[in-house]
Amino acid sequence: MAILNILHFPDPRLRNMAKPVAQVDDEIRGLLDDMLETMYQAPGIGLAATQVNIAKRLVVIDISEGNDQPLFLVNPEIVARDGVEEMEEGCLSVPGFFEKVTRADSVKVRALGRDGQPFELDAEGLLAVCIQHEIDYT
Ligand code: K1U
Repeated sequence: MAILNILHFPDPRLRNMAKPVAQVDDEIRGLLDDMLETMYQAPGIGLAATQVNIAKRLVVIDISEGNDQPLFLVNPEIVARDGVEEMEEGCLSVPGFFEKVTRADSVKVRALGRDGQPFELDAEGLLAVCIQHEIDYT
């Protein structure tokens, strides 16, 4: 695995359009693993591929205290949302900056997993906020 370089604002590459992943193969799994390691080292609770200059629709998230519940989202789409929540958000691409952001309190996300299989996940609270934050980069 490798630690990737996280882009910082105002790097224009953060605005690159991420492309959908056609197939979850070993190369994509390797990228996901590198992103997870990079996120844990930062440290952070989420990371999108765009933030490490990979223009693919890939997201990793782990909101657990033990860094032992990784979530891999390939081509994630929010298919339902409910409620309103205001939460202070950080961003690894804007170190040291936190801002209150209003988002949906709960979401249903549809994605492919690290194994390439489609799944849906219902999330609320911090996980829902983090999913929405990362999908903004995809
Ligand atoms: O840049 C990113 O996408 C990561 C970002 C994700 C996020 C945080 C808070 C709300 C929404 C999305 C971060 O991880 S910032 C760092 C952070 O929140 C954190 C770091 C260490 C421990 C716990 C939290």
